[in-house]
Amino acid sequence: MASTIYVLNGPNLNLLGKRQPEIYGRVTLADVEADCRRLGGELGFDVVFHQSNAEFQIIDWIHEARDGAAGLIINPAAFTHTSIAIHDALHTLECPIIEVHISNIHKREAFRHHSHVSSVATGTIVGCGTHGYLLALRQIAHLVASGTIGH
Ligand code: CA2
Repeated sequence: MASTIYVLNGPNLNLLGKRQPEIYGRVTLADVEADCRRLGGELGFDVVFHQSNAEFQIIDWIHEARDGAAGLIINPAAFTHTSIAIHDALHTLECPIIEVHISNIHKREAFRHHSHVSSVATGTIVGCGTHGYLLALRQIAHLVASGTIGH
């Protein structure tokens, strides 16, 4: 279990690649999952990859990751801007957390500028498209290799 990285995705990200390609691109979430599994394997990690439109489900997966995950990557989607419950769940984790946003939330509407997650994340990656997930995997591998655990 120590070599497992969780990749969690919030609401509407199941539509990735199917709507609003001008903002989110044409890569689907299935493509992102395949890329994460391939790179995770190259880096020596198993990848647990999930998406849900339900806040409680994401919280349950965060709780599951408490049981020895090496790291957690999360794109909480719109819950980024609203969910104190996800903030609180992430705060209980001891492993590195990387927050990923496909778009640059700071160039968009004002309501996207604040994240309840950033203050409990080890690092954040925004505006790098779906490549941000792969950057996050490499960063967790780097933190694990350098012995930097958690925040
Ligand atoms: O840029 C990101 O990754 C976001 O987390 C995406 C969220 C948005 O609410 C955040 O502010 C920034 C939206 C996810 C919805 O994804 C869709 C993908 C394709 C088509 C429609 C929605």
